[in-house]
Parts: sequence; C-alpha cells; structure tokens
Amino acid sequence: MTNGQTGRRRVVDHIVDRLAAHGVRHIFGVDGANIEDLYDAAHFRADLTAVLAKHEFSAATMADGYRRSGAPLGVVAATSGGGSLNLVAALGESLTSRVPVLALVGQPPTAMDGRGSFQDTSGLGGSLDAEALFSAVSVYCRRVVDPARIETALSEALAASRRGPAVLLLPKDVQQSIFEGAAGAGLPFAVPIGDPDPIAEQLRRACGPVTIIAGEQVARDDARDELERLRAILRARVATVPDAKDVSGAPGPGSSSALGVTGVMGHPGVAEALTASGVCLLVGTRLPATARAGLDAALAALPVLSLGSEPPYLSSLHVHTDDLRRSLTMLNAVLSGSGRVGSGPQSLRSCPPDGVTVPDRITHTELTPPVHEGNGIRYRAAMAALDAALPDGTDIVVDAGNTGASAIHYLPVRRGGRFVVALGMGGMGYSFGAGIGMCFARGHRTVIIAGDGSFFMHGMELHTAIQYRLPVTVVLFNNNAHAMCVTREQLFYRDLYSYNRFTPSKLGAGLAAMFPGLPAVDVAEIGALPHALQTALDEEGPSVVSIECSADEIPPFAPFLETKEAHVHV
Ligand SMILES: Cc1ncc(C[n+]2csc(CCOP(=O)(O)OP(=O)(O)O)c2C)c(N)n1
Ligand SMILES: [Mg+2]
Repeated sequence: MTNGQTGRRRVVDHIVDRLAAHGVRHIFGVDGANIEDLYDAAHFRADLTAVLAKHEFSAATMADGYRRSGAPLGVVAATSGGGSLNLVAALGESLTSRVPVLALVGQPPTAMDGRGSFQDTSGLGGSLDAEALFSAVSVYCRRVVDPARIETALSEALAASRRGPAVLLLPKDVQQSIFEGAAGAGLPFAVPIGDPDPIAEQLRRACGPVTIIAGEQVARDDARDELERLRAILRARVATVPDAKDVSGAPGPGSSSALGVTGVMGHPGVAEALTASGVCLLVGTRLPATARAGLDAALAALPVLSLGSEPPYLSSLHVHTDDLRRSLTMLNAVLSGSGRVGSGPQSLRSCPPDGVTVPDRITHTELTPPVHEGNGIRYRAAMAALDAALPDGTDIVVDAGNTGASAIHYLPVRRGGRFVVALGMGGMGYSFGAGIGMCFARGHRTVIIAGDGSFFMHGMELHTAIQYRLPVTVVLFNNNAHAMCVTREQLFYRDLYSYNRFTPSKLGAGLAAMFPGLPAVDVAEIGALPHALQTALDEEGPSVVSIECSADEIPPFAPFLETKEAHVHV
C-alpha cells in the first residue's frame, strides 16, 4: 500500500501493511499531530479500521481486551506528550498479565530533540526519557530514529509481543520517511514449545485424583479444547484462577468437573478438592497471591506440576512452553496412548496413567457474606438476574471493587462466551475500554460490569460504543461509593469515619440525558431488574442499566469474611 495522496510508500504505510498481514483488523487510539500519519495510512487500507477512543488509557485497554478475547494482537496508537503518558497504566496491566499488545507512540520530529520542542520525550536536554519510561511497562521498547531500522524494530516488537506489550517510539519525521525496504510481511518467528515428558512421567506416578488449575495462558494460546481433552483423559477436576474464568467449563449443569475459581474471590470447594487430590497440575498460571489465597497448605502437601511460559510462585516441577496448545496436544497424545514419551531408545511407550483415580463428587460451594439488612439490590440477587438474562455466547468483562468480586464469584461464564477481568494491576476503569475492544474483536453482545467509582474514572468511553453503535450493555452497580474501601474502613479501621462515600448520583438518568437515544435506566428494586436487563440486551446498539445497591453490603471476598462462617454447600 502507498499513501493515497502522494503514491509514495512511507514508514507508516509499511507499518499498517505489516499489522494487516499479522491479522490485525482494528487499531485503537487517540489522534494528535504526532500520530496522524498512522491514522492516514490506516485510512487507505480497507481491511484495517483505526478506532478513535476518548482516552489513551481506554484505547490501550481496548487493545488489551481485543487480544484477550482472541484477536492475534492488540494495537494501540497514541500521540506524543500527555497522550503517550496516558498509556502507562494500561500497559502496566497488559505487562503484568502478559497480554500481547503493540503500542505505537508518536514523538516530535528528531531535529528538535533536546532543544525545547513541544512534548519532547527524547530524554535529551533534560527532557522526559520515554524510552526509559516505556521500557518499564513493556517487554520490548525501541525508539526508532533511523527509518532504515523500522523493519527490524517492527519484527522484533511483533516477536516480543507474544510475551506482553511492546512499544515503538516513532518520531514524526521517521513516520513520514519513505520506506526503502521490500514490502514483505517479515519472517515468521520461532516460539519455544516445551516438551511435556517430565509431566507425563510424574502423572504416571501419581496416586489419586488430579486437580488442574488453569490460568490465563490457556486463553492467550487458544488452548481451551486441548485443556478439555486433558481433563477428560485424566478425569480431572478443573479450577481456574480468577482472571481466567472462561478457560474451562463453568460450574453448573453439563460441567460437573468445574470447581470454580481459586483465591480471594474463589470457591471453597477448590481447597477441598486439592486436599483430596494426588497431584495438582498448573496449566498456564504462575498462581500469584490473589489466585493462591487459601490454598497454600493444600498445595504444600501435594506434588505440584506446571506447564507454562513462566515458573509458578510456589515450588513445582515446571516445564516451560510459549505455546500451550502445542504442548498440551503433545501431552494428550502421550497420555492417551497415541504418542510416545521421548524419542530415544529408552523412551517410554505412551499409556494412560494407572494411579490416577476419579475424584469423589465435590459439590459446588460459595462464600456466604453476612446478610445485609439495609436498602439496595443485593449483589447475589443482581448476578442471579444477570445469569438468567444473558444468553450463551455473551462476552463479559468485569471491573474492580466489591462489584468485581461479586461478579467473579457469583456470575457463571456463558457457554462459548468470554469472561475477562484485569487482576494484574486491578486498575479501576479497565472494563470500559476492554469491553469495547472485545466487542470489536468478536462482533457480538458484550456486557461490561462496573461500579460507580470505576465509571467515574473511565465510563465516558461509553461515547465510543455509541459512536460505533456497538452491541455493548453496561451494567453499573451504583452504591454511591468506592465501596470496597468503605468495607475496609468498616472492618479494619473500626468504622469511625468514611472517606469513600460519594454524593449520590443517578447514572442511568444522567446518561440518558447526556446521550439522547441511549437506552439508560436506573433500577432500585430487584423485581424490576429482569425486565430492565432484557430490554437493554434486546437493543441493537449500546445500553445502560444502573443498579442501585449498598456500600454497606459485604461482598464475597475471602479477606473480608471469617473463614469459619464463610462457606456453605449449595
Ligand atoms: C485505578 C485504581 N485506583 C484505586 C484502586 C483501589 N480501589 C480498589 S476497589 C476501589 C473502589 C471501587 O469502587 P467501585 O468501582 O464503585 O466499586 P465498588 O467497590 O463500589 O463496588 C478502589 C478505590 C484501584 N483498584 N484502581
Ligand atoms: Mg461503588
């Protein structure tokens, strides 16, 4: 492709060609003088849409949500100065959760580097050093000052982005330079694929049931089917970490093997299952503290095996792989008798593990927070109404706070749907951009679940969903507070004061007035919720339901609950 006006092929034209060849169909960003050439280049490619967001944080979470929901790569574009700085929080989220994202960041022309140019971030002459800053929130960061280096930098960035965000800093003159190289699609890059022999061997020695804990790498490497096959071969129970709820069957009918979620917002049955297991197999998770809480004792008493791109935070027999789909396929072949373990003369014949047994039936369990007596729709009742209303295939993205914990704990994943939550940094306001990005990637109804505090941070990104007429339903839980912080004040600071309650607002009415034509309502009674949800979900475009709830209700969050009274079999 070439510039539609001049017919000459610029660096930006080459970049968009490479992205399109990589399977990217949308890039997300906010325009500005030092990124407008990239928007110009994208305009001349029919297969690439440059989406205009309202804030760079949300543009970057759009890229993150786009990739997490299955697209090959999330791409965000931002201009220099303040625009670029707005990316940092979102890239930090993508880095911690290892989400493949490429950030293309404009900079002022190089001729003025270090000489007081507007928004200088060259690091020269006392200016902010963007390369140092973005290196800290990415797995790869290069400032491209020579147009001849773009091809190498782009190839390296695309290869590195498999492990997390990559950043290219692109001064305006470099973007506008004529691209001299060939218009190729770059070389394919090799990915380390772990051979799971040692895990197969240990599984053969295992005695008792197997519990699998699956993590976000299963989603990243699109290995859900392979995980399900492994589960069937091992007749294992599967739990997921909280930010990978959608990688294994949801608890409930048709999925008796699913134990639910691990960790702070998790289900007590996971610890019970581990205690009764002969071995635990971690698939694609490092099991960070939020995912491990309450499980340390049970895990310490078991052999722990791990397959994934990074070793877990607890001691285990770990096999490294950057492609879980391929490694799980190998493991399944070996365990099911259709492959061989190893390749030498000493290699074991493949066979199913004998000592592995089918676990006793374990009932699904829930945390039970103290009953809340005051006003407001209860989180559990609201999640039950959502569970009844959301059809199969609906994608769900969840934000932070008491609202987020309740959704993770109570709301099952839809069959065939995605369930995304950002627990890497747990940054409020993630869900708005991420939900919009998911909707662009998957093209069907996405439900964003967020608290009023998260809404006040980044909820205005709703405007982008309206602009692009996306089938996005925003379900707000309005407790007129940063309620998770209210709960902490009550439980840990003797309830003597509150910084965290807000002046009340009516978000549904407010949004309906602000965006004429947007269906947006406030719901204060549980009886009215099913109809309000159904109406919102039946819309073709965006819609909003704001649920009035209470900052005094304690959510299903283990650190807030007394373990003794905390759970009951349901
Ligand atoms: C960007 C950011 N700032 C601060 C926090 C700390 N924090 C965690 S939950 C929370 C309150 C969330 O309020 P809201 O979205 O209304 O949800 P609620 O807890 O009220 O259900 C805060 C301030 C955070 N997670 N992210
Ligand atoms: Mg709130």
